[in-house]
Amino acid sequence: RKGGVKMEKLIITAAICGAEVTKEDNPNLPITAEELAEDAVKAEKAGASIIHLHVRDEEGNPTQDGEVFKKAIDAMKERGVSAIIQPSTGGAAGMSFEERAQPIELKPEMATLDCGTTNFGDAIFVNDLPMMREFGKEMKRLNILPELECFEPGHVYNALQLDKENLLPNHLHFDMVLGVPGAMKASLKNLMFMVDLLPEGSTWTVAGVGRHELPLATHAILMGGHVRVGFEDNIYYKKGVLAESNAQLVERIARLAEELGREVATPDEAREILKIK
Ligand code: KMH
Ligand code: ZN
Repeated sequence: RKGGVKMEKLIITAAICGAEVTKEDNPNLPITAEELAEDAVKAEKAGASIIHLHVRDEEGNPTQDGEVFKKAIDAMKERGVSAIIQPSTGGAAGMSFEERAQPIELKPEMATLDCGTTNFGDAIFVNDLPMMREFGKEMKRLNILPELECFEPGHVYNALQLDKENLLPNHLHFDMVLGVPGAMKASLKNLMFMVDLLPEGSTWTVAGVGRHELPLATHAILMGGHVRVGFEDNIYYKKGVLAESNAQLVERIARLAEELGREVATPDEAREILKIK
């Protein structure tokens, strides 16, 4: 319970692939359309109601090619995935707006909208306000719910600026991505600080990077937030032990939620919470 109000069910997002992780890092990383679809099926079965999706080309490099996204999404649908499929419009650092915007044209129910420029390891991930406005406009036109990706507190203010300009839908859903090298550190204090900036009625999830994934997810379950796990953010099950699958990481969150008295949302319940029509 939060402030005496029953907490809504927990939305678990599986970020199954990402743009930066390689099979050398974890051989269980899904890359091809078939692998991505199989992982999505298993992650949904384990409790995921959103699949955050990046895709790769034949060499395994990140791509934002609409056709490659379509192939992966079709493969997921063919296998009966009913989770919300949320393509990335962030892609990889260094990609242009045009490159990154391609999956929007597939009219997914959701897509990410990155809310500010940030250091991203040794690279710079560029998201200036004009670019954010373009993403916001396009997503609004196509009735796509943006997940507002915030890597530091200034990004929340950028999202609120877009909202002020009427470029976002009525429901605001944020993802606090904490622990990216060069951006906001992953800590409970930082998460609470960022969540405190959110307007009444918005929903949020947390993606803690690396070893911070599990503790921040646990805090989010207790705080009434939602949780993102998966190979994009973390390849380990525990210190020194690689995760066997994305589903294994999702399964642990579902188990924890159960123990902590928070029910896990089905895909349709997630749609309801996020006001996806
Ligand atoms: N790969 C990162 C540079 C998103 O999906 O929108 C950006 C990213 C965010 O992963
Ligand atoms: Zn991503």
